[in-house]
Amino acid sequence: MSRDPESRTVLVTGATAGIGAACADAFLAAGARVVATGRRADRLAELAARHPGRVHPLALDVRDRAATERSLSTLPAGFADVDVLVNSAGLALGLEPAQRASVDDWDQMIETNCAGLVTVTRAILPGMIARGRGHVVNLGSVAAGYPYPGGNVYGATKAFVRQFTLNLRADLLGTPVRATVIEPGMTETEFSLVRFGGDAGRAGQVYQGMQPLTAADIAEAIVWCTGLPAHVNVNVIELMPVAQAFSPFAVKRE
Ligand code: NDP
Ligand code: 8X3
Repeated sequence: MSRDPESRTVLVTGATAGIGAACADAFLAAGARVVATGRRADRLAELAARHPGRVHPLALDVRDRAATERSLSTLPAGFADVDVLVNSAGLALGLEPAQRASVDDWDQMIETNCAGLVTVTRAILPGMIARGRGHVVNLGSVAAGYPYPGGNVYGATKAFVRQFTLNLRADLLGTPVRATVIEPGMTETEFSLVRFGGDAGRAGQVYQGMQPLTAADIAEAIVWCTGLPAHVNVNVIELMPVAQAFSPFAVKRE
């Protein structure tokens, strides 16, 4: 059965910025305890200082499988029984066409968005099943289903996240553990700053003259779907700002 929000333990990857940070804030506001992870330990420490006793800061790089598994298998009492896992750690790097894109960037996206996400999920799932409760929420993207120029490997990693989440549902049938993929469109976070290698001007242009989603909008949807009655599984949530929609097919004419 669904637990009261105030008695839940929530593990958030990518809690140092953007959607993950907003999820940590939203679950803390609802009274939950939070295991907050990310590479930037200073930001995790600041979050923990703002919520004494209710945040376990855990600096980790999800690409380091051995260290991640070790950290997640030694969570302290009060934080070890994870009820909700939010896999938000992820990134896009570059917007070059496939024939010019950096293979190192591709590797980093695959290692973070795909391999890191499955490492964390695999580490947390057995405990959820043993305790008879749990919800895995994965951050996909509209890029999973709608191709765009330069989206190449980023979009492919998000298609992986979508299919992995749906396949989790297949494996989890017969258990009370739930799985949801959240697929946002344009959301103003550090995402574009990271994508463009720290170029704030270029990142700012992405959201110029339109109202993007906020990280808090996404966190609200995540808190909502994890708070539904225990027999309800939201499979997929796709969200876009009203100011974003679809293009027609591109046609190259002679
Ligand atoms: P941000 O850049 O604001 O946050 C990304 C988070 O991921 C940071 O906390 C970062 O922490 C963490 N992270 C990145 N690499 C690693 C790593 N190797 N190990 C651990 N943590 C890592 O971006 P968003 O909040 O926007 O993105 C969150 C998720 O949402 C991503 O999966 C993204 O693909 C997805 N998404 C974002 C959209 C958007 O428009 N913003 C739209 C659709 C989906 P640190 O650097 O401290 O490690
Ligand atoms: C992030 C949204 O459209 O930049 O996943 O790919 S988009």
